[in-house]
Amino acid sequence: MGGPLVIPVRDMLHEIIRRYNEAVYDTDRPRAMKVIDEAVAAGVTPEEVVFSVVIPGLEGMIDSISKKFTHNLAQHFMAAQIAAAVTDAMVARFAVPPASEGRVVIGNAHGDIHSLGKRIVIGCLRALMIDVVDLGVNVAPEDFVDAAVKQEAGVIAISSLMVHTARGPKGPVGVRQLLRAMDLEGRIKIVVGGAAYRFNENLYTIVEADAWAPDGISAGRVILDLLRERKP
Ligand code: B12
Repeated sequence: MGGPLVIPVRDMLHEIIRRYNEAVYDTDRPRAMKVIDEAVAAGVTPEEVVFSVVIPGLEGMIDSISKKFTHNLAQHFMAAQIAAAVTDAMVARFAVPPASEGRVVIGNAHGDIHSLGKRIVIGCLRALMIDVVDLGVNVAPEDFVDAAVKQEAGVIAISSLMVHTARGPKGPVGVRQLLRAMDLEGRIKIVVGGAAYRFNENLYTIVEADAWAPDGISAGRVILDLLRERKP
């Protein structure tokens, strides 16, 4: 009676999402990769992996990690890194290579070396198919603007964990002055984030940024909006 049991891909997806999320939650990168490899071998497309498993998983994961484990930095960090690694592997196998959503240069403000949040943001942006150029920590305004021009980036993303590196003249304000002087404000937008802005949600307007976001996933959404609204 009957041949091998064939489970339709659609039904399988639900189980894959559950097992993948569980592995990410346990910060078990090899297990997450194994779940994805098995899914692809069973007929799930790389596109489905990214858009139906990884991105929704990342959004839910970061939300629940933030609520349950406010202080669990490792878990937060690993969720973003695993999502970025799986996305990179799957994008290389897309039937039609996806168009990049645009490019962002990101760095810590001048005087600031708090790099962990920035690295989470980078993982989230890569998972959302945004090209990211990491300029590192302690980045001067001139270096942000030079890199954005050379790399043809539409957004400069600046991370400040300290109030003085957010508000100081060598932070976003300095970047804004340069963009204004070079008549680049329509083409290059500024987004800011980091603890300094979570302490004061109006601070981004004071430092003349175009937008801010409190975490990696919302950073992705805000940056996609900025990339779409800027002048080419
Ligand atoms: C870890 C840490 C350090 C580490 C940094 C290690 C590293 N490589 O990153 C070390 C020990 C080096 C350090 C040093 C210092 N630190 Co410190 N540090 C912290 C601490 C405890 C956690 C920061 C962190 O990693 N958070 C976890 C990440 C995941 O969160 P996050 O960075 O906020 O990022 C998330 C969001 O903000 C957002 N995000 C982040 N960046 C961006 C960018 C964009 C564009 C967007 C859209 C979103 C976004 O997404 C991220 C992911 O969800 C904070 C306390 C705090 N509450 O933040 C103090 C803190 C930031 N440090 C502080 C201080 C004072 C210092 C020192 C001056 C201490 C000293 N006397 O030497 C030095 C300064 C060093 C320097 N020049 O930068 C103060 C700043 C106070 C202030 N009001 O300005 C804080 C707030 C501690 C406190 N309560 O006093 N620090």
